Amino acid sequence: MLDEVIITKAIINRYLEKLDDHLEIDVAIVGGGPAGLVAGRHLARAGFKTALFERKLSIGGGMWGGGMMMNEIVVQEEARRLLDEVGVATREFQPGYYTAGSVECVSALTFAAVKAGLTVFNLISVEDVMLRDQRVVGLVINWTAVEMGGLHVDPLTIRAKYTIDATGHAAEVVNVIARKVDAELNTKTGKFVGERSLWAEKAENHTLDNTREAFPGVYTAGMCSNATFGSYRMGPVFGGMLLSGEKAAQLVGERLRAGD
Ligand code: 48F
Repeated sequence: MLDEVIITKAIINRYLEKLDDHLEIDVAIVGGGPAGLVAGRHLARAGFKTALFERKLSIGGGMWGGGMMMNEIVVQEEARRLLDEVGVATREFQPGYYTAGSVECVSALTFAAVKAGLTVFNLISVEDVMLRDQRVVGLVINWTAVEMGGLHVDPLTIRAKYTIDATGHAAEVVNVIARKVDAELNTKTGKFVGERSLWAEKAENHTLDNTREAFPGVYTAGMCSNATFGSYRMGPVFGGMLLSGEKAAQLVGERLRAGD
């Protein structure tokens, strides 16, 4: 016989247990698009306590929609291994251009990340950062429903040794720092530079170069990197996003291992 109140208690208890267990973590990833998912998988697999916060109900960001709602994506040779590793089938279209189903990609990247130990909190938005001596040491979070409803409800906080801003074009964490912190970003202007129009090849290469520390304690990954440091957008070619997630995880992993 099923007791509805036990079902309710099970959900409340398990969720609060999970949240409570992630109030102090090694890495907080903001945004569950392809870059955030790859970063999360790699960090969790390396043994770091990592949580990913995603504003929306679904994880996957801009990957679901492929290009103009056609649910296929393109990846280059260099990044194919990151799809292979999670069991996604890719098909050669022309030499150097591979396609994959975007639904398969998002599902596989998510499943692999969670199985590696990543904890995902969806429906939570990061609205601010927590600072100590001009270094980001945590995040200010609230239910997305509060944000959407424009409700006057104070947020809560989590402490993280490092944050990865994987919020895509909006670069939300970096932007909040640019707006509210009285210190420069590690960009050429010291400010948020902003993305440029579309140039796939340059954008893809720059995404990797721009995957770095934008502010003490905060690394960028994915499209956020080009938006922050000022480079092109790339459209529905996803190799750079996957490789950038991997690079962000490597860089943050090195800092954590060094005890920084
Ligand atoms: O946009 P998104 O997929 O970022 P990405 O991993 O990949 C970019 C590509 O999808 C595409 C592209 C390359 O071809 O240009 O756009 O860099 O995923 C970003 C995720 O972050 C969430 C947002 O809902 C999305 O799922 N997000 C954004 N701001 C916040 C957030 C926030 N403040 N708090 C929580 N989640």
